[in-house]
Amino acid sequence: MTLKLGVIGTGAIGQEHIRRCNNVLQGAKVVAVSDINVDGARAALQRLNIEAEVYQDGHQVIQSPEVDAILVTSWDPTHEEFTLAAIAAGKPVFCEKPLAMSAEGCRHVVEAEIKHGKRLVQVGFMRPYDSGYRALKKVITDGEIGEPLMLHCAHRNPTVPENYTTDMAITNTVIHELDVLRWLTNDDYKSVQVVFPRVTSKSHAKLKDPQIVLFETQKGVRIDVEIFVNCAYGYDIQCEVVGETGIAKLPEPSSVQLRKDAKLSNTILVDWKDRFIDAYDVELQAFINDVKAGQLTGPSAWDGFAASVAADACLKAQNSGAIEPVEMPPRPDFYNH
Ligand code: NAI
Ligand code: ISE
Repeated sequence: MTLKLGVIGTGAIGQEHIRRCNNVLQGAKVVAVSDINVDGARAALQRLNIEAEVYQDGHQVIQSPEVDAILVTSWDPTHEEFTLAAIAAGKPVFCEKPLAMSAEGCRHVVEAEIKHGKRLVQVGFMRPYDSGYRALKKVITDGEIGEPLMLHCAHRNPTVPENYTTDMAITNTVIHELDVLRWLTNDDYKSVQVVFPRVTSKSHAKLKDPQIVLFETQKGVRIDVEIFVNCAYGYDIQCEVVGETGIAKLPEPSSVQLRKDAKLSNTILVDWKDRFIDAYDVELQAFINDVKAGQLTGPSAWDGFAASVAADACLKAQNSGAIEPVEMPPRPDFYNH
């Protein structure tokens, strides 16, 4: 049986996911899409050479009897509404990060899912599907560097649009680290502080860039994450784990080493689409397979909630300048299976 997908939001990642579902992955097909820019949605389908119904409103996609499962790839503030509507319709939903704009919003999704009685939500945290992060986690769990003591991380984008503001460094960008570092270290955050270095001249009035986010975890691990979204030189994700007996570093994406013009060089990618292309394929194939098998196993609404609890504390820390606690309630039994 081919799983019939409806996609809400046909922008950058929406188009990428439509392309991969129809042309790369097995067992699913996009049959319906919507975007507030309906002409843009039609043009995207034409460019991709894909035929699908185009709706004015995301709720029509969710309600369509032709659609078995939903992908939410619209702007961040719309995720909660569409995910709740998919749960109400009893349809599995893959929601891009963040699950909602606050822990409170994520809690609504968690409560609706628990009330439904079965997992329906996978959050688009793709880094746990990345082969580099998986290899890094194996080194840690195999005990090769002893217990982790410190992590040094960076999330750098070459540039961001004008509407990207200081808070989005947390809700849109570091949210990836908030998820993947919990998974990597099997730990939870205890407190956070945000410090602001000198602002780059490439930023604008509403964006303090770069930022450094400093965490202490429940086990006492110290983590620093540099967020630098106008770094100019490339899209660069770094993660170094300092353990008791050694240091493990996230592998660089493979690239040919060049000796040319008296220089030794490797290309640095500039686009998140290319950096995590394989991870996106694996996460969405897992979603398709799990929906067909009747049991979701990927990043859950609870993981979305946990990341947003920490994100809320980061936002508070951005404004207070103080060390803010991260208060995470116990995981409901529903998410232990
Ligand atoms: P984008 O701006 O290129 O596309 C978003 C699209 O959603 C636009 O076409 C917009 O018109 C549409 N839209 C907005 N409100 C809508 C609504 N109510 N109903 C239907 N369509 C609506 O943005 P991009 O980069 O594609 O990001 C989309 C989402 O995916 C964001 O939430 C972002 O955080 C997430 N994302 C995740 C990535 C990952 O690595 N997992 C990478 C890039 C984006
Ligand atoms: C984008 O929204 C993403 O989610 C990418 O994965 C991320 O690395 C990038 O910084 C965001 O703008």
